[in-house]
Amino acid sequence: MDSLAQRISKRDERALAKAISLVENDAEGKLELLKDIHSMTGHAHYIGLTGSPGAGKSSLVNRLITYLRKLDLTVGVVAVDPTSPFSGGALLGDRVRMAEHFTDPGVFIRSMGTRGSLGGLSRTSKETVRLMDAYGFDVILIETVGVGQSELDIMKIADSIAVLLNPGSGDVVQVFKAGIMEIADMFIVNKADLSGVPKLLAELESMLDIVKHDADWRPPIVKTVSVQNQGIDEVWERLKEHLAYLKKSGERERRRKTSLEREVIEVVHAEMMKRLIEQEKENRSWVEEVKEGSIDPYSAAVRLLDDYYGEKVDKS
Ligand SMILES: Nc1nc2c(ncn2[C@@H]2O[C@H](COP(=O)(O)OP(=O)(O)OP(=O)(O)O)[C@@H](O)[C@H]2O)c(=O)[nH]1
Ligand SMILES: [Mg+2]
Repeated sequence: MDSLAQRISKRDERALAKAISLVENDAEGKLELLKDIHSMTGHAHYIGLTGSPGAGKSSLVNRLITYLRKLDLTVGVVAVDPTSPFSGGALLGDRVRMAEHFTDPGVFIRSMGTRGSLGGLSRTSKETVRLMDAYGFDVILIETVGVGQSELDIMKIADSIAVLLNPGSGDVVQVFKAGIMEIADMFIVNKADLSGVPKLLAELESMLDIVKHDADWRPPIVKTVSVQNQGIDEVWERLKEHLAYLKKSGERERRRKTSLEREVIEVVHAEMMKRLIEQEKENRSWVEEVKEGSIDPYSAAVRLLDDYYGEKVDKS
C-alpha cells in the first residue's frame, strides 16, 4: 500500500483530496504528511488574487483557468473565504462560476472557510497550497477577500500578488490604508466596462509614484472585463514577466525563504498552543483564582507557561 505522499506524487486526485481533508481537520499524521511531501514542492507558480468582496475575483479565476488550460498548463485553486460557514466542498458561488472545470483532471478547486479549518484558516490554506504544489500543478491560484490580517498573511505565500480593483468603488484608498499597496505585484482593474476607469487609473498611478518610486518592480496595471473574457491574456503575460523578474533578481528565493521561515514559526506556534491547551485542561485552578482576585492574570499566565516548560519562564 502506497503512503498518501507517494500517491500524491503519482497524481492520484483522491489522495490529494484526502490529504487536504487531513490538513483541514488538523488530524493526526498531518505534520508527517507535510514532511513527506516537502521535497516534492517548489515547482508551481503561486499566484495570489485579492480584492474587495464582489470585485470579480472568482470570475477572473474562472477565465484564467480556461486560458491556462488552453496553454496546456494544469491549475490548482484555493479559494479562501473567511466568512463562509461551509467547509470542505466548494462554496456555492464558486461552484457555479467554476463549474465547467470540475470534470477536468488538469484542474483542482478547493474552497476553504473558517469553520472547516481547525488549524486556523491561514495555516490550512497555505498547507493546501503546498499539497497542490507537491501534486504537480503548474499554476496555483489563491483567491482571498483582501480584508483582514489573516488573508494578507495567506497572500504572503504567493510568488505574485495581484490586487483587483473596480472603477467607482473608492478601492484605492482602502488598498492604501490596508498596506496592500506594498505587497501588490500587479493591479487588475476589473469591471473595466463600468464608468470611472480613467479616474481609477490616474489614482493608481499617483499612488504607485509615491509607494513604488524607487522599487525595482513597478506593478503593472491591467484592465479586464472578466465576464466578457477581456484582458485575461494580458494578465497572464504580466504574471509571466513578474515571475521572470523574481527569478532573475533573486527575489523569488528571498520570498520563498521568508515564507518558509514564517511557516516554521507558525507550526511551532500552533503545536505549542495545542499542547498548552491540552495540559491546561487538567489544571484549571487558575480560573477561579483569577476570578477571586487571589492571583492576577499575568501571574496566572506565567504560571501556566512555567508548568508547560517545567521551569521558571520569567526570571525577573
Ligand atoms: N460588469 C461586470 N461585472 C463583473 C465583472 N467581473 C465580475 N462581475 C460580476 O461581479 C459579481 C461578483 O463576481 P465574483 O467573481 O463572484 O466576485 P468575487 O470577487 O469572487 O466575490 P467574493 O468571492 O464574493 O468576494 C458577479 O455578479 C459577476 O458577474 C466585470 O468585468 N464586469
Ligand atoms: Mg469569489
